[in-house]
This record gives sequence, structure tokens and C-alpha cells, in this order.
Amino acid sequence: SDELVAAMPYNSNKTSEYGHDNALAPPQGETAEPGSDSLTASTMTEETGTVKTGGAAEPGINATVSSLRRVRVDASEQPLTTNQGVRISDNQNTLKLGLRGPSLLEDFILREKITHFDHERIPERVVHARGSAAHGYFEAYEPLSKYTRAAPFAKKGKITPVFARFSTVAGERGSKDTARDARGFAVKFYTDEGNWDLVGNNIPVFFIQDAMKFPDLVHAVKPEPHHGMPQAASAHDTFWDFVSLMPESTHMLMWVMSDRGIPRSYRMMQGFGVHTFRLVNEQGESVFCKFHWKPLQGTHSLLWDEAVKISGADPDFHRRDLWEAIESGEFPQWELGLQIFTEEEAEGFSFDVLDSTKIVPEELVPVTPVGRMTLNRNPDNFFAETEQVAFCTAHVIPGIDFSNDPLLAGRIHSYVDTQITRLGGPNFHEIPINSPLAPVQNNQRDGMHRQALHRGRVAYEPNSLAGGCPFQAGASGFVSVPETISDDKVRGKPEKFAEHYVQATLFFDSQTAVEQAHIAAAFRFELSKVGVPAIRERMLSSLVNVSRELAAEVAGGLGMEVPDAMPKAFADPQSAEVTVSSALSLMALPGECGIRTRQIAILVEEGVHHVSLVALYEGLTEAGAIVHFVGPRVGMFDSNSGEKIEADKSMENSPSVLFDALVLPDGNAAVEALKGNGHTMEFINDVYRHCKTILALGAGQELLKEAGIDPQTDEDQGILLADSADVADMTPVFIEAVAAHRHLSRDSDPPIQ
Ligand code: HDE
Repeated sequence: SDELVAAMPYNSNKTSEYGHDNALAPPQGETAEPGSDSLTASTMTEETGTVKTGGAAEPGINATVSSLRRVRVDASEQPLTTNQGVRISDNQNTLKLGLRGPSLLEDFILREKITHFDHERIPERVVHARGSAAHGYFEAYEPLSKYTRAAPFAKKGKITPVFARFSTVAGERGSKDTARDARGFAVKFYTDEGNWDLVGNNIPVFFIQDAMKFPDLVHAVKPEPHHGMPQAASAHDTFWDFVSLMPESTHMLMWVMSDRGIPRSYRMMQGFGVHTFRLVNEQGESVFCKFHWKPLQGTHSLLWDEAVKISGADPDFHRRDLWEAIESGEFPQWELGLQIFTEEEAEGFSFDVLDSTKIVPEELVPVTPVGRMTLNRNPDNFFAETEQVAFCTAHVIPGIDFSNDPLLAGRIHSYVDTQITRLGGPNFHEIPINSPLAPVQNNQRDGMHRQALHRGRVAYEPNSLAGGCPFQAGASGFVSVPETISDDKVRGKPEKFAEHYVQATLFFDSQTAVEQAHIAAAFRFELSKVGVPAIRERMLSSLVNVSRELAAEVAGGLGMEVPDAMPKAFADPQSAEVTVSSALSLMALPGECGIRTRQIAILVEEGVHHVSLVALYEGLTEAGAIVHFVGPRVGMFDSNSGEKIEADKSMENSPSVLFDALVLPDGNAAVEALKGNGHTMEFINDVYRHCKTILALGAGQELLKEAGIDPQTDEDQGILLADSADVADMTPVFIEAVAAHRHLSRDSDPPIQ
């Protein structure tokens, strides 16, 4: 297989490409025990590979790569051609009659090129248009055959290739990453038994209970139709008009207004399947199940002021973060956990498990870890993979089935339907990124862009001419869980669906004080952008039902009185099993990744103290941080020792919101020069305001003073001072402070700095 790898085309610009010198791809043939640290080095093997798909995967190669190999294009050392493979001799000039004469219609080369270009765009997704994706694999911890026959959980250590796409919901394809919004968390499992798509969000509940309301919700949140504003933002009248009239949205609003609405990174957010699903075992027995993804990088968020500024400094903040982490070999991982409960148990709950505006508290049904997803390869081509991937809630496999959640029902219809417009016909399953590794045989034929060459004269079943093939798979195929229902045909909701506030209150009461303050500030911000006072008031009256304190805080911020509570549809609900759940606080999942992939800025100028910075750089890099020297401009600077230090970023091209921590350097001349630069103070002020760690070395402490920060009066653990000579001792202290993510004792509203 060495030869095979060598023969494959590769993208010479990609350091993580297999078959490339210094490839970051996993070493060949190695498998890791589930749960071991060497998991990032694990890979498909003969044993764990997919067997039903034309043999096991080649050692060392992710099976998704193999399936995409036939369509990979490598133009290195090749001539330019037309789409018909005809070599092009001149790619600069139109065919003309004379040098100054008219262009000729005959110029098929020009016409092919322009025509193709004219049709390069496809419609963007109607929601979740903005997204980023990566390849990887899922590895099962233990066989789950007691509950499900689903292929990925068939045996311990089994590996299933995946493609995961993360997204914002409201913004258009080119919109900023750091908008306040829910995030999509969609995973396509290329299993032996066909594709399974787990199309989730980073929030475990949804705005509405019934698919019937989805177009209304989306029309309300999207830019207002008369003037097309605002982009990628819910802070406008139509959204708040709608949700304030739909009290069932209140629980989800709490989550979106919390810091979960502005994650630090796609790598640092949870994922949830939202609906109740079913697991079905070999005997046809089924249990209910909720899916949870937990990031092993910890769950972290931005601050609102930071998110706003990042959207200007780097609208691709999350896309870049995911891409760079994977390129550098820092493969993000999530643990998949299941909440499993029976139908009988569900009947006893105070809420309805078919209602997607409700969670099942972890204290009621614990989350059992069942496997781990690792994303270890960036796409080759954004359009071909990330844009053309088509997720669909109807893509389930034997062992996974639906519940009767009416929101899920609408989704089962919607996703295939939307791809027909977006991807131009019913054959989108043949686009390489969408095609299953499992073989596809049926009697569906023709349609736009058909690729398969179906052989023979038979395209129907039953048939005798093709020996009855392809034949029905019977019990080895997908069998829906039988359910006896005898009831009226009706448009309506079950009674428990009418309760809208108990879990919104549970969420709010489970947050730390800082998180609660951020929720109040987010409501204040959003509602302050609403022009019609009656909408603000209506929303406040709904919040009174969640928490009077929250409503009072928000009302105060809007210069309004707290209105009377909105009348409840269900005045006397069953009392909740759980009233505080620590799992709902973001702070509950600190993660295990220390400062790996954290971006640290070290300011530099002419005359900067050399030895201390180099020592610090090495110490931090060793701990996995990505350290940048940031100057008043990019390029070389003379240090105090005469040696050069190169600034790879400037304060102008990379303001401090793009970093997780700051180092102010020693060196009198450098400090004097930095003091005279307005960017320096902005840089320090934002790091301080956003509660990040600052280390000031030697004379660099002057810069803190200049910025109005007095470390003596500040007891926070995130402002560190040291002499240059003590850098070695200080490095571990600094690392610990950066790993804490933020020093929230500094957080104040309004900001003091
Ligand atoms: Fe979606 N949703 N959705 N949604 N959704 C789409 O499908 C829809 C809902 C989610 O990265 C669309 O391919 C309806 C809940 C994600 O490509 C569309 C309803 C959850 C993605 C669609 C919902 C989601 C989508 C647009 C209510 C969390 C992006 C393009 C009944 C569990 C997938 C597309 C990707 C995308 C319909 C509600 C998650 C129009 C009708 C709840 C992550 O089909």
C-alpha cells in the first residue's frame, strides 16, 4: 500500500496530506485502544474497517479518502485543458479577427470558460448557509447490541468514517462566524449499513414544537424582507415580534442569549440531537434516546464585546480556527453520549419527550459515553465537500429510528426536498461527498446529473428477468418500529406541550452569577435594537414567567418598568423532577486541553528584550500554544541583543480580540515606542476587558500603568508580573492562568476599562 499512497494525487499545499513528506496523516496500520491518549494516531485497519464496501480499507487510510479518490484532481505538471480534455494553447487572449478586430463566436475555449463561470454558484442553504466542515472517524467504546443494532456501535473499537459540518443558522453564506446564534452540528456517519446523519445543534432544545411553524420562525429571524437587514442577527423587530408571541420559544431563547450563542470555537461547543430518537436492537426492541456530543477541548465562549469586534477583525474566525487546528495535527475530539430511557419512563416525566423545547435533565437520565469522534482531515475542496454535503434527518440506518416528535417529522421531509433545489435534482446522493460507502442498488433511474450506469433491462421489482434482483432485504433491512395507534385525526398538541417556562427557569437557575449577567445583557442588547415598544414589553412580560430578577434586570437596562407576567397557557404544571442542573452551566465542562491551540500575542518593537521572549516562546510552544510576535508592523525587529525577532502579525492586521492572552515585553526602548502607539493601548484594553491573561515582563509593566491598570490593586489571577530573569519560573504560572480561559472577576457591566 506504500506504492498505492505514492501513486495517489495529492495537494502539495496541504501539510496534512497523506503521501506527502512530513504528512500528519496517521501512521499506517496502527490502532489505539478506545479511550487511550494515542487515539489521534489511530486509523482504519483491516479489522475495524468497513467490510461491506468492497473490502476493508487500506491500512493507514481513512475510508472516506478512498471513496473520494476517484474524483480527486491533481494538476501538478499537467497542461491546461478544456472540459473535453483538449489542451489549451493560449489562456490569455480571445480568438479575434485581427488584433483590434471583433471576437469570434467560434471561440469555444472562451465560451466554455465564461459559460462555466456564469453558473458557478448554487443556491445557498435556506438556513445554516454559513458553515465549515472536516473529515474524521467515530470510534465505539463498547458494543451497544443490548440497545441497538446500529453498525457504528457493533463492536468495541469499531471505526466509522464521518464528515462533520458546523454552521451558524441565520446568516448568509458569506456572513460572519461570531454572530449570536445557535450553531449547527451535523455529522454524517458513512456506516457499513448506509449513511446515518445526526443533524444536531449546539443547543439541546429548539424554538418551536411543530414543523408547521418553521418557515415562520425563519422568515422572522432572517433579514427583514423590505430592506434586507440585519445580516446574521436576531436583534431586530421581526424576530422578537415572533418569539414574544410564541412562548414555547422562551426556553431556547435562554440558551441562545447565554454565552452558548457565541462559542469560542466550533471545537469548544457541545452538540445535541435535540429530538428524542429510538434505538432498536436485533430483537426489534426499542428504547428512547437523546444524543449528546461533548467536546474534549472543553466548552468555551466569547464575550459579546469580543464577538462583535472579532466579526470585523476576522469574519472567518471559527472557520480558520477549525482549519488551522486540523492542519497543525491538533485533531478536535468529541465524546458521544446517550441518554437512554424507556417509553414507560418517559410517560412518567413532567414534560413530554416529543416536545423539542424540553430537555431530559441529566439528573433524571444520565448521559452514558459510547464513543468518540475525531476530526483529522480538512476537505480538499470547500465547494465539492463542505458546500455540496447534504445532511438529512431521514438518513437513518437499521438500529436507529424516529420518535413521533412533530418537529422531527417535518425535518424528515424537508432535508431531501431542499437539496433538490440546492443541488439541482434528485441524484445528489451520487455527489462523492454524499455517496455512502455501503453499496447502492435499487430501481430508481435517470434524473438530472445521473452518474451511475445501471446495466441490464430491468428497472422494476418484482422481476424475473433479473432473477428478482435487487431483492428485498427483509429483516436485515430497515424495519420501522411497529406502533399501535388508534386515535382521531387532529390538528393539536398534547397537554404537556402547553407548559413553556419550567425548563427556561431551570436553565436560568442553573447558571453561575456571571452567566446570568451575560444572559440579561444579551436580552438587553437584542431588545434595545427592537424599535416597537410593544414588542419589548411583550417579551419582558414573558421573561417575568422565567425569572422576575431577570425581567427586572433587562427592563432596567431598557429604561422600562417590569410589566405584568404574560398569562400562561398551562397555569398549573406538574412539578419538575429537577430544579437545578449543573450540567447546564458552560463552566461545567472545562475540558482537558490546557493551552493547546490557544493563540498568544507577544508584543514586539525595536529594542525588545530578546532572551526572555525566546524562552517564553519556547515554553509556550512546547505546551501546545500558538505564539505570535505582534509588532506595530510585520517584519523584522532588532532586539536588545542585536538579534532579530520577526513579527508575523501586526496590531493593525490582528487586534487583540484574536488572541487568548497577551505578553508585554521587557526592553526600555521597545516599551517607550509601544507607549507612543495608540494601537498598544487598544490592544491592552481589550485583553483586559475581555478578562484574558496578561503577563508583563520588566519594563513592560509600564505599559499596564499607561493603560490605567494597576496590578497592585487588582487581585485577579490573570494579571502576572515578572522580571525577565524569572521567565522560566513564571512560564508554568502563565500557562495555568491562560488555561483558565478567562478571569471573570474582572467582568463588569458596563466595562470599567
Ligand atoms: Fe434544520 N434545516 N430544520 N434544524 N438544520 C436545514 O437543510 C428544518 C432544525 C440543522 O450542515 C435545511 O440541507 C426544518 C432543528 C442543521 O448542511 C432545511 C426544521 C435542528 C442544518 C432544514 C428544522 C436543525 C440544518 C437547510 C423544523 C437541530 C445544516 C439546508 C421542522 C436538531 C446541515 C439543508 C448542514 C439545515 C429544515 C429544525 C439542524 C431547510 C423544516 C431542530 C445542523 O432542510
